[in-house]
Amino acid sequence: MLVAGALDPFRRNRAENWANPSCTMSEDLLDAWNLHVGAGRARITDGRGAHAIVDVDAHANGIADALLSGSQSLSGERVAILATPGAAFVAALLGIWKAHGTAVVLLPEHPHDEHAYALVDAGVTRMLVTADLKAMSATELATPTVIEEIATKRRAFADAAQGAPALMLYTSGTTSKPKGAVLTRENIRVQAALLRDAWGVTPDDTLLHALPLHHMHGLAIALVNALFAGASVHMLRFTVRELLSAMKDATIFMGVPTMYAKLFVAMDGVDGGDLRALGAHARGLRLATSGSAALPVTLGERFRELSGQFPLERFGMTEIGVGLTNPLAHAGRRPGYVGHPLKTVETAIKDDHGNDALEGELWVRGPSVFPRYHERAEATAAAFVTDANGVTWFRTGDTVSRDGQEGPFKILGRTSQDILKSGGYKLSALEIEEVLREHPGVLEVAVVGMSDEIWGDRVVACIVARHGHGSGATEITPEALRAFAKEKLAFYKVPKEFVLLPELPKNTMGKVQKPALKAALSSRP
Ligand code: MLC
Ligand code: AMP
Repeated sequence: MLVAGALDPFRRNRAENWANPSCTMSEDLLDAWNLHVGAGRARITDGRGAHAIVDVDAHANGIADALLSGSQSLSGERVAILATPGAAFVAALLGIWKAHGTAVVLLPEHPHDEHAYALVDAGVTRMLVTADLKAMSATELATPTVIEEIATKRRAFADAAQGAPALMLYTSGTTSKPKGAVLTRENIRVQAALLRDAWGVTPDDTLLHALPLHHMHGLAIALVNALFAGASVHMLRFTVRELLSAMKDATIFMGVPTMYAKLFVAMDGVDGGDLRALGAHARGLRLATSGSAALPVTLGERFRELSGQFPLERFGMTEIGVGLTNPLAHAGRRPGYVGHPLKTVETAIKDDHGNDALEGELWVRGPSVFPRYHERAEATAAAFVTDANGVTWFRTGDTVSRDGQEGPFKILGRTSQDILKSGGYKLSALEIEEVLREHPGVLEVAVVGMSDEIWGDRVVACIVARHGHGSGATEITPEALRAFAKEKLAFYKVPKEFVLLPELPKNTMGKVQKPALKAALSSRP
């Protein structure tokens, strides 16, 4: 029985548990947040100014209260957030978590079709929107509530079960349509504690946040990790100028390689004089990380010249959060490698037959690994494998090697040629092909990723026009195809180039030979 005064030691124990990422004692996702709200030091800075964390928390209470409307728990109900990055977004996310809901984050820049797909697939009926986005499309599918119109509250909420869902992130895979990866409260709690420890995040830090919030990197690896470590967060939309200016007051920056590449393209430009001056702010960062795609070593070295540190490269996935990381100490970071597994992440490298190998597919397991894709039993079953010892692993689909038994890991590429990475976004060539095939003028299509210094993979769509569409009045043009794709696909999935070809290279079985296609594209004059 709890007696008066017993609450304090209990709370203290939970704070101590929080210090141990692998601890499985009863802990709630929000323990770390509550701990730091009490101290009240952190600020969230956005386009509207600086917001004290206690105020954001009170707003989150009001949001949870409104969502619950008298009930005790949302029991995992999926609630969408359509918000401009900032304190209102954070309040919405925490409000959903306080009410035991599952957050489904929509990117405002997505076209209607992408929003509608996620809302229907996730079974969302309620949406929290920032006032500036109230008029946006797809609200016919879910009832919108304006976040800023919800009053703040002082009240406490009960804990939820550790295995309860907290987040659904849509990720493109080998199936043609994106899948909703379900992350539990425990997945997110453990992940934040692991990263706080590995990267030494404290309330003295300020994270410079310019990543999109509908993916693992921006949402959990960056934002939630910082908030749960009591750090302040400065949230902005990525432009090189804004980023370099805001580095002045930041201690941590987390980016994708394309952001680093764009930094130098802009600084090297004819108008880059003042940007080069702003570049001096990078010296003030105690930690700059790179992830979501391979960081070219030359790019990392360029950043070292600018800032004094080679970015800490780490490997992650929507389904697992960060799995492997280089060390925090500048001198220990190995260019071209992604480091070692985090404390609770177990890894194995397997050949095609599931035997241990020096080079092969990376398998991982541990408390930060997601349990399932939403309502996709087959895809979930295919993603996990049980080895000869009866141990279940998540198959990453990444080919890796290791520098010796104990050495750091190196990412060699994807096992599937149809998974591309553009600017840090994972794309399915099959998904893009399927959408382009809906165009009446398209007979055949093959989408490939061509290696590119800025984007990683530059998406190119090769099209064979349907008879009667290749010439004259009904001719399809790259511009028309691009306009068509833009209406249906997220901007980063829209091919950078559309190439009209008389035919596609195929094998005797009639299967398109993408390596031959890529070779033909790269040997163009
Ligand atoms: C923008 N464009 C892209 C693109 N981003 N095209 C392809 N791929 C992308 N990633 C398009 C725009 O629509 C525009 O098209 C043109 O390129 C120029 O846009 P821009 O203004 O120059 O782009 P910018 O705003 O600078 O965006 C670049 C970026 C952004 C790098 C900031 O792509 C981004 O935020 N990427 C982060 C992705 C991410 O968070 N991934 C994490 C996944 S989780 P047009 O037609 O208008 O000219 C994960 C786990 C882990 O991977 O380990 O982290
Ligand atoms: P996503 O599904 O968007 O979370 O993307 C996860 C994928 O991004 C991984 O499976 C890798 O292919 C890739 N990735 C993440 N970090 C790195 C890295 N540091 N180097 C190379 N690839 C990476």
